[in-house]
Amino acid sequence: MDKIYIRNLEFIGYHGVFEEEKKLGQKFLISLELDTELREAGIEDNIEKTIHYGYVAKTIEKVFFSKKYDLIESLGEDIAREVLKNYKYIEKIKLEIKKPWAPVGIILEDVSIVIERKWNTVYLSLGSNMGNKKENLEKAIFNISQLADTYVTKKSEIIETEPFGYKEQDVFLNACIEIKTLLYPKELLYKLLEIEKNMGRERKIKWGPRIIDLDIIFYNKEIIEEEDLIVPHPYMEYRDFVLKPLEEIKPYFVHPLLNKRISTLRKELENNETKI
Ligand code: PH2
Ligand code: MG
Ligand code: MG
Repeated sequence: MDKIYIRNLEFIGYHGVFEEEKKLGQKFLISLELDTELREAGIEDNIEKTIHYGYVAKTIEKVFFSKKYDLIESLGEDIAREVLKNYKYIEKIKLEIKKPWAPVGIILEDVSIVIERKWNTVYLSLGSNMGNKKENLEKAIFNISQLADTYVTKKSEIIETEPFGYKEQDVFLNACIEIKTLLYPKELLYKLLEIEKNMGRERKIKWGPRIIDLDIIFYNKEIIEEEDLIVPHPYMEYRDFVLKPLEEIKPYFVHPLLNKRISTLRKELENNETKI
């Protein structure tokens, strides 16, 4: 990935946990490494195809003076978010904020934080088999689109599917969507659970009837094995109700553990008699 660097933007600011820092002010130095593709802009000599670093510097200035932060961590989060949301060609930002005059009572060169933030591509499976199923799926997609720092970028058709697992229940409507988000996996998970709950989901029988079910299938190519979150979704390769809509929006995505494309996994499932 190509990079644009902005090094040691200098501001006098009033951020800090100590009263004296908020009163007297001190020097802050902000540096950025921006991941972006520069090839097309370079070939065409076209500013429209790249990031105007002057504007990025102005965005940072705006956030810097928007309030007095206690923590440079918070200032960093806000700068990273504003930059990623305002400049579509930036995929990832690495940000350093230095305080060369940090009042710790000992001479130092500087103290600093470094954070890296990026857009994440996530695939979600949606299902409903209670109430107005189509409306439930549409409402869930709308609610996801309203999440902070999250955009819905692709939607599959809604399909009707037979219940998988526990059979004594109504047919499902299922769909898959692609989102781009700044939320971390757990943060996204908790937001999805909140949407499920607000839409009236009750958890009674495992794999039983539900107003809405929102599952994280892939989070970039990450492999997550935590108590309450397993990604890629551990059963996705056995479920045509996931593979079919996913194949529609991302047929050539390669499963990071099985190392096969979605379209291949779906063909294999079709040919496999012992469907689980
Ligand atoms: N979800 C389940 C269990 N079984 N079957 C279909 N057809 N669609 C689903 O979304 C579904 C299911 C558990 O999440
Ligand atoms: Mg599920
Ligand atoms: Mg679920």
